[in-house]
Amino acid sequence: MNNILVIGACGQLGTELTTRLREIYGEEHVVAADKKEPVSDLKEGLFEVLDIMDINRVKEVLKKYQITEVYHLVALLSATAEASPRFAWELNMNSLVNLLDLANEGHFKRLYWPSSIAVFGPNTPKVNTPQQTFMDPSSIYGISKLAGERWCDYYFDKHNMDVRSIRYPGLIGYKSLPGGGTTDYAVDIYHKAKAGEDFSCFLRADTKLPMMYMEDAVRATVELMQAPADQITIRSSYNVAAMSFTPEDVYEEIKKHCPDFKISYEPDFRQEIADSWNQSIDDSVAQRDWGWKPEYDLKRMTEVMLENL
Ligand code: AKB
Repeated sequence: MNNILVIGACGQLGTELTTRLREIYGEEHVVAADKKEPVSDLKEGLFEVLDIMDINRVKEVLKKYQITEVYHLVALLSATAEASPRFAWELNMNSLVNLLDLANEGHFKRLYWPSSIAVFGPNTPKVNTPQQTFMDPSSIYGISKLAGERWCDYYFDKHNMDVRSIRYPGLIGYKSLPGGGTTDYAVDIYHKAKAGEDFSCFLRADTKLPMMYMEDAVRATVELMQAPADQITIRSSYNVAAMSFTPEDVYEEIKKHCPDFKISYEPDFRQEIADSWNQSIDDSVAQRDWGWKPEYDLKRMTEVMLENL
């Protein structure tokens, strides 16, 4: 039986992914870890306060629970990383390389690490971006994710390490809040609509970006990790797609449920980050290798978000 450690378990993806992994593998096989004690239900199961940069403590936790599989979800996201590029680089890179080394030394067997559409840059094809393409990320977050992808591929190549990864689009869910991303507006907008408040958007009305409902993102992660190793042909990170929309598209969809809802646009520094990213994704390699298929589009996601918030 696998024993799983989720580091960064209290974050937007971690909260929902940990819950799902506990449902699948059992509470006693999934340890949640984060820098602070959780405020959510996560503390009902195994939990460790853990600073990912404290490598001795990471080793201690790996040993204590005989961990075989690690989900490393810690990162400074695109907007926050721009405020402290040096710190973002150190956190995002060193934490990954430390874990790759620990796996290589035999402390655990398999690593999941998330990448992002932020690996794409101004000269990447914007529409139906292929799996293999030109990548010139211009945000420090994107630079760290692209470098991370190369490290993952390198460890697979040189050490046959079982490392798996997905390039997530913007993630949207009602159970947990994002923090510090450029796509965060697409979560905030639902909170404001539900609270009956107006929404001020930090991106232009026509900024089209790839997005995904959280349940699809969690399922994609689990399906990739459960796929037989010989079916995994990409060890850098997989493109996965679900939907693409602009702030105006999501506003119009919400208005069908909340006719009085109002939006205004005040683009800030995040506009430049968003403009450097792609608009839609070709995920045919993920479809072929491990059967990826999204279940939520904008309409269905909007219904679920507004019903549950
Ligand atoms: C961000 O906006 O920084 C993230 C991402 C696309 O990786 N949500």
